Amino acid sequence: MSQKSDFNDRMLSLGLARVSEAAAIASADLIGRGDEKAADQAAVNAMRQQLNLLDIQGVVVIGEGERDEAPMLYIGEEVGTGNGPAVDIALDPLEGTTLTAKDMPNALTVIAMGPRGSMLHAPDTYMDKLAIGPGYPEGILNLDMTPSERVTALAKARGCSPNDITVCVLERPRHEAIISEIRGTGASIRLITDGDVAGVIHTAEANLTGIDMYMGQGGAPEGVLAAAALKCMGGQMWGRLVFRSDDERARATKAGISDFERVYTRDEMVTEDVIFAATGVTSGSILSGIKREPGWLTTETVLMRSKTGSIRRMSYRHPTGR
Ligand code: VTB
Repeated sequence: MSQKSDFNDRMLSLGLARVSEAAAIASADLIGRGDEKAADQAAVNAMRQQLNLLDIQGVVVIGEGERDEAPMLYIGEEVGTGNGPAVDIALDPLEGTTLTAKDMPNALTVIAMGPRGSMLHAPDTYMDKLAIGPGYPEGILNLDMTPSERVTALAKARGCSPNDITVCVLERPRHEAIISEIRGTGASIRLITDGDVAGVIHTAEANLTGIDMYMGQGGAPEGVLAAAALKCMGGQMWGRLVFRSDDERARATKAGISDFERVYTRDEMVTEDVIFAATGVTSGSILSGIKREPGWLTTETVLMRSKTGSIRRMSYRHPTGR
């Protein structure tokens, strides 16, 4: 029997980077071609193929959907060779299918891996999210604060004016009220059309990205992936599931969730050390997108381990003619 201690994150991390690179490479020809489904499918196929080469007993806990909705990388699918440690996998083969189809910034391939039982089995509902980067005292914010209280508290902790704070928010009609409340404080808002895993990650490198805080409702599975990234990079995050129907509540129950009001901190979403890899598909503030030149594709991948806090940025030149 495999033990949790078998999770050799140091060795497995390089394999994980390959999985994430392969998904990006597969979607390269679909950047800017207006076909989201084809781009996603190409990334899913490649990610699954590469995952199945790893010596793990892997189970997808955050994936493409329920088994009856997603033929590949569905929740509960077993991946890997079956030899090696029992691990849980959270993935989004193409986070930002629309961004890819339209060649807009910040599309990524994303995958996280940890020992069995290390990541919240988030159902496919929304999650109300709040995230900030490292360096702030614990618990300076919480989800029960209003958007303006959050901005004020963060500005105070940073020793600056609310005018110097930039908040990242998904541009959706459901966010109109929080957007106007944040603007009322004098803070600036970076609106994104999709891709809130990247949105949250931006807070962890505020000096490079200019984003201090992320808030709003996005996909719950993406919330767990973002929590895995912040566990590696540092930073605080809170998430509460948002249910719009009985069907969504049933999905949560099936995933083992009984307290529908619970606020999860970063470390309650990701309870043990994990590894995380993301590869840029289109260029953004955290990763370069895929570069093409005759005979080669070049990708940039960020590979992180929460145990050590190490962050590698790896460039991979992939020959296309072979
Ligand atoms: C976000 C974002 C995704 O969905 O989670 C968002 O990260 C939330 O859903 O890239 P809505 O589109 O319904 O607002 C995406 O934009 C697409 O999956």
